[in-house]
Formats: sequence, structure tokens, C-alpha cells
Amino acid sequence: MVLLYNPRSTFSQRTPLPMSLLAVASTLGERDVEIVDGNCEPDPVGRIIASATRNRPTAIGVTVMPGPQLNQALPDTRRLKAALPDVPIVWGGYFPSQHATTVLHDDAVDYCVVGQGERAFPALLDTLDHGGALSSIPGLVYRDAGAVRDNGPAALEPLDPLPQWPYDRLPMERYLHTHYLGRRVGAHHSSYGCAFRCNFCGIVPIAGGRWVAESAERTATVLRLLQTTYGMDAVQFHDMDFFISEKRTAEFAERITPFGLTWWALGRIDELMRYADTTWRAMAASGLKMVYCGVESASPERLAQLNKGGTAHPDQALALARRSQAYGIVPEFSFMVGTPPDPMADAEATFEFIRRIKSINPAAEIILYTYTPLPVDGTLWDEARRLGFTYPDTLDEWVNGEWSTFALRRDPRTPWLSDRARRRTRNFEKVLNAFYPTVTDTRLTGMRRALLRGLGSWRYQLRCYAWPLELDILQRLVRYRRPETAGF
Ligand code: B12
Repeated sequence: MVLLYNPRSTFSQRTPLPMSLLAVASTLGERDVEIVDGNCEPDPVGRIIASATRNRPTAIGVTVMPGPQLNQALPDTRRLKAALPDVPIVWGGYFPSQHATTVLHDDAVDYCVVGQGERAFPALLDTLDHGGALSSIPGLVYRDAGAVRDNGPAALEPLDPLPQWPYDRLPMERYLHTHYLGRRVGAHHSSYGCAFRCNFCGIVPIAGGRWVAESAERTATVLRLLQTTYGMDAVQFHDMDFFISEKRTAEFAERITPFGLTWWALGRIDELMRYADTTWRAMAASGLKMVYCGVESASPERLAQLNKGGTAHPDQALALARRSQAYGIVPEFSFMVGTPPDPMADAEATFEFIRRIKSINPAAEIILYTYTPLPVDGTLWDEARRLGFTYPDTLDEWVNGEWSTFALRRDPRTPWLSDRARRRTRNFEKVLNAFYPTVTDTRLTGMRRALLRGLGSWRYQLRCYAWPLELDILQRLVRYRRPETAGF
């Protein structure tokens, strides 16, 4: 018996499919597996304790992302440890993959799996059940005679040979949502890692520039299954970069065109600009409705500092705004403001660039993130440390006070980010979102849109972003939902 737990990760009505645990559960073979999703259950810890008391599990596996999920995972794990002291608790996912030593300094957690869990987790379970050397499990970090031992990263596991995700172990109805993309929108992740090493991205310290992907055939088969079994009519791909291989994208588009689905995915601008017109046509015909791209900055020097790699250049975002419009695909562009050493100048240049994008393609969505340091070697991380940035040493610090919201990338309280720069960014965002109401909020009626736009107009034209109190009130009144805080 194995219990897998997804602590609450969101307060949104739209429950995210716990793909991490589906992936981990897929390779547990004949083992009896119970997945408990804290986003769906009123008392997930109570349910786990009851199950584990009936039938002692080999281990409890907990998936932990930074942010709200970590804040929930720590107290829950401590409750589980107190109630079930002899059941090993294993943390996997983004947070322990980056901070395994800090995690293992806490007595509530016994093991961390760094990176992919499909091989390391069953190997650990076999060792716990039958004995063997923990030191021979790549990707495992554990305590040994009072010290923390790190076995080092495992090789990336190719995805096609792995078993299908066991959707039947979850209440799938809970994970299909109605929004901009469709009436029953599902989720999938068709690859692992990313071929690039942008130094603000969470996958880099884990995947180290490596990428493995399902074949187009396998991904199409998964979508067909979700469509025929669960009535899914649209899908969001959460891959770090869906579009790395043009050949895979083109074949995938061709395969799914007859399904009549709509889809959304993330990709790099330079890659998409390299794609042939025939691939763009195939993507549009196959139902690609929106594509999410990180522009990050209006400055080529800043992109180099962010180690964006490839052939990234801000001007390509302007070209993509045009090209996607020609195919009826809405681009969603995210920016990274608040980078050291001069976040104010950086933000002003970004705002002007966003205005250029909007003048080309008013439907383009804009998302503003604030630079949140990650332990990725390179100038930015070095600069952040030089300016006094350090991570907490304990899990208690991570879940308390300012650190508990650090990962949200909205207000990370980095030492170089002044209140003025922070306020200016949020104010610009309010004015922009009023003047160009998002296309993704399907509840915004024509009248509400006109009202927002009318009220935001003078501020946008005059670049008067300061103190947009009237917009604040209006955006609250019309219950405006922004994708960066709420998803679609
Ligand atoms: C889905 C998702 C979410 C979901 C929650 C999912 C859940 N579990 O409930 C939602 C939408 C709620 C979410 C929220 C946030 N997210 Co999020 N999210 C993702 C996303 C897109 C996919 C994760 C996923 O399912 N991957 C697919 C699975 C198969 O892979 P995996 O998770 O890596 O799991 C593998 C291994 O990690 C390991 N593993 C994972 N869990 C476990 C458990 C055990 C026991 C074991 C052994 C192994 C193991 O094995 C798995 C299979 O190989 C990732 C980006 C990405 N593409 O991965 C970002 C990501 C994890 N999110 C991130 C962030 C920062 C957030 C936020 C905190 C902030 C933000 N602004 O986005 C918010 C919180 C917002 C809020 N207000 O609540 C960052 C984390 C950065 C970092 N420092 O590590 C990521 C990496 C995005 C990025 N590019 O930076 N997120």
C-alpha cells in the first residue's frame, strides 16, 4: 500500500489535475495506491491517517511545489508524522528538488526525491520493503547517521515507455473546467524538463537543460482517451516548453485535427518564429487557440543576463504578435520585472514595450511577474547574492511571514526592489488591464468591458499610472479575473 498526497495548492475554484502524482503512481505496478488530493478533500490528513491505520503503507509520498502548497504541506506532514511515526514520509516535486537539505533538516520528512519520480520512488519503496542500499538510488536524498546524503541527479527517464497515467484513481470530473478554452477543459504535460537554462525558471536547477518528450503519437493517444472517456473538449498543456521540436508539433497537430479539440501551450518566441508557415497553419487548424510565451524583457542585454539563450530578442515578440494574429491564435506574453540592479528603469522600458505589443495586437495578453531568485548559476543569481539575498535555512522560515508568499512572484521582497518600483508596476498593470480587458474572462460582458476601457482610457493615453483608485474599485466591482493570479 502507498499513499500519495497533493496538499492544497490553490484557492481557485478550478481544481488542477495533480499530474505529478499521476506520473508517480503510473510506475507503481501492482502496488495498492491511494491518491488524496487536498484541493478536493475537506480533511485530507484525516483521510490519510484513517487509511494508513487500516492498512499500514510502505510510505506516504507528498508532492510539494513552492508557495501555497509548501505552506500547507509542512503542517500536514508534521501532523502525519505525529500520528504515524513509523511510516516513512517522502517529499518530491519542485520544492524538495531545490531545497532537499533544508527539508531533511526537519524531522517530519524522511526522504526527498529530486527530479523525476517514476523510477526513484518505486526503487525506494522496494528498498523499504525488501532491504537494499539507499545509496544506489539515483535522485534520492536521505539522512544517514545524522548527515544528509545526496545520491546526485538521475538520468532523465524517456516518457514513451512509461505506463499511461492512472486517471481512474482520481475523481476526474473535478478536474474538467469551463472557461475561455472550452466547456470541459482538461490538462496534460507531454514532456519533462527544458532544453534551455533561463536563470529565473524553476526547472533549470532540476533538469539542467535536459528535455524528454512524449512522441506526437503518444500525446494524441492520451488526448483521445481523455476525450472519449471523460468528455474533454479542450486541453491546457503545462509543459515548460511544448514547442521545442517543430517536427513533433507538426505531427501532433496533424494527428489531433480530426478530434476537434482546442488547446493552449507554452513555448519560446524564437522557436515559434522559426516554425514554417505550414506548421503554423497546421497548429491553427488543430485548434491551438492561445500560446503562452515568456518575453521577459524589452532589453537584449537583460535577456542575456537572464540567460534566455537560443536566439531570443525582444523584437521577435513584436513579430510573433503579428504572426499569431494572422492565424487567429492569441499570444499571451509574460514579462519579468524587478531584476537587479535598477528595477525601476527596467520596468519603465518594459511598460513602453508592452504598449508597442498592444498597438500591434490588442488581443495579446500581458502577464507581469516579479523576478524571484532561483539557485541557477549565472550573473543574476550571483548579483542577487551579492545584494544580500539568501534562502531560509529551515522549513519554518519558509512557511512564515514574508517567505510564505515569496514564490508567488508578485512581491518577493527582494532587497533591491523599492516600494516605488513595486507600486508602479502594479499600477501600470491596473491601467493596462482596464484599457485592454482580457479576452480570457468570459464573464466580462460587452458593457463591463466598455466601462473598464472608458475609465482606463485617459490614464493609458497620458501614461498616468499613479493611484488608480477608481480602477481598483471598478475591477473589484466587476470581479475582474486576471490569468496571472487566477489562471483563466
Ligand atoms: C500545475 C502547476 C501548478 C498548479 C498546482 C498543481 C498541483 N500539484 O496541485 C497551480 C496552477 C495551482 C500552480 C500554482 C502555482 N505555481 Co505552479 N506549476 C504547475 C506546473 C505548470 C506543472 C506541474 C506539473 O504538474 N508538472 C507535471 C508533472 C508530471 O511533473 P512534476 O510536477 O515535475 O512531477 C515530477 C517530479 O517533480 C516528481 N515528483 C513530483 N511530486 C512528487 C512526489 C513524490 C512523492 C515523488 C517521489 C516525486 C514527485 O515526479 C514527477 C514525475 O516525474 C509547473 C511547471 C511545469 N511545467 O512543471 C508550475 C510550477 C511548479 N509552479 C510554480 C509556481 C512558482 C507556482 C506558484 C507558487 C506561483 C505562480 N505565480 O505560478 C503558483 C501558486 C499560485 C496560487 N495563488 O496558488 C513554479 C515553481 C518554481 C520553483 N521555484 O520551483 C513552476 C516550476 C513554474 C515555473 N516555470 O517556474 N502550479
